[in-house]
Amino acid sequence: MLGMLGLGVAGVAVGASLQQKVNRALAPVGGIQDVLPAAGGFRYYSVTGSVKRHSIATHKVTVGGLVDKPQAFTMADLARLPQTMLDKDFQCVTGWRVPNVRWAGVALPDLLDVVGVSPNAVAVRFKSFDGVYTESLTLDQARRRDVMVATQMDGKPVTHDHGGPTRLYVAPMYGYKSLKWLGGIELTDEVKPGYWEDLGYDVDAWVGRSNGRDDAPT
Ligand SMILES: Nc1nc2c(c(=O)[nH]1)N[C@H]1C(S)=C(S)[C@@H](COP(=O)(O)O)O[C@H]1N2
Ligand SMILES: [Mo]
Repeated sequence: MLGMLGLGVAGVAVGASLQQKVNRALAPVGGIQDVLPAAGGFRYYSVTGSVKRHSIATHKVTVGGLVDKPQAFTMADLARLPQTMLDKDFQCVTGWRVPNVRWAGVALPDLLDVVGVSPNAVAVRFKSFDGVYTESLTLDQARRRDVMVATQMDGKPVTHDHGGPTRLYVAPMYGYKSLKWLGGIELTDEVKPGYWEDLGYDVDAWVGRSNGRDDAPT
């Protein structure tokens, strides 16, 4: 697996056509479903088969663990919190990038303020309602204003294929941190590597300075 990941890194440097082969080569390894690029350049990824749809009317994001007031947030609850908008790129570690996506929702620090983080919490764990995918951030990373529970992309509700009703968007990191079908957030006392990180990707997934990348600062 690590050999395959090495090939993936080389593929980014070499170019798009090799990258396509690399994507195909990687696919069976992680069981990822790489559907053809949609308009706008996104590829729809899911490590599971079909994911059950959550309706906006009944969907909830639970926030618990090391917090003062655990709470299950409906979409209406989230809409009542301060809203954050970010115009930023989406960059997958395999090389594709969608420039200038408009993300809207609740900045994670604002959500954490509502539940009150316990002094002994050091990390935040995210669970997808696909039943398989997980992610983690350190508490410091989770308190960045460019990390959000996204409810909208480009002015519309996040579609099911993009992980709606709620997905995580971690602007400064590669796409695998941006967990789709967000159903649960847990404050914990340690960082637990997420789905792809168990398969070799870096837990600290900074764009340009992780996973073997060393981009010049921009
Ligand atoms: N639940 C879940 N979240 C996920 C993934 C996934 O397979 N399942 N793939 C990740 C990866 S590797 C990327 S690049 C993005 C892709 O987002 P998109 O499907 O909206 O294009 O979602 C991330 N979040
Ligand atoms: Mo990705």
